[in-house]
Amino acid sequence: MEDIMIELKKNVSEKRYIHILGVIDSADELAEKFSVSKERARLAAIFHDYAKGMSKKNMLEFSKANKLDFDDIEYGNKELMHGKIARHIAQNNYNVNDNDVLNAIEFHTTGRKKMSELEKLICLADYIEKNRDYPGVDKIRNLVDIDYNLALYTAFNGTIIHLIDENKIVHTRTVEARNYLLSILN
Ligand code: DGI
Ligand code: FE
Ligand code: FE
Ligand code: FE
Repeated sequence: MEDIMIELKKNVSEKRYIHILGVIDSADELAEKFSVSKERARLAAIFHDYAKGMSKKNMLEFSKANKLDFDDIEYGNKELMHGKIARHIAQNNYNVNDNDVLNAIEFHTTGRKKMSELEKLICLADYIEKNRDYPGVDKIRNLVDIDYNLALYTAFNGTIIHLIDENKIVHTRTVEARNYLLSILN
């Protein structure tokens, strides 16, 4: 585990590394609530932004060399490519073979319909870790103890509203994740 953290630190900026440490802590804290083991939660958190420091050019070259498939919305969008690249690195360079952990890494940005408890946990940890500071973050933090699905639903709504406001493309998976969470709310 120490080796992973050293390699990770070399691959991302100082700010990103601090964010990842925050996500690891949040994942650890959320594990019990989501009935997921702390080990698996922490493992997914460690790798989720591993590829975040890559340039777009490197991402495209890496994807070609490793035959990674991206849909039209993802292709060329760094934000929508870094999860799948991180999944590939975790699996191939670090022998992570837990499919749920790998899915949590791949889908941490958009979520998806019928996402697993671990997938939800990583998305939420990413939104609320202690170094995050954006309008609405405290509202999401406060909702976690009331209903973690409502907290994540609220977080996705915020992202979608933000993307629309910025005239950015909303991935279909992001919309599906939001609709799925709405469908399972009490
Ligand atoms: O990598 P992080 O900054 O920790 O967080 P993230 O991977 O959850 O999100 C990265 C960025 O991706 C964030 O600025 C929001 C953006 N994003 C999330 N969903 C979508 C999206 N961007 C587009 N264009 N479409 C989406 O559906
Ligand atoms: Fe990310
Ligand atoms: Fe996220
Ligand atoms: Fe992140």
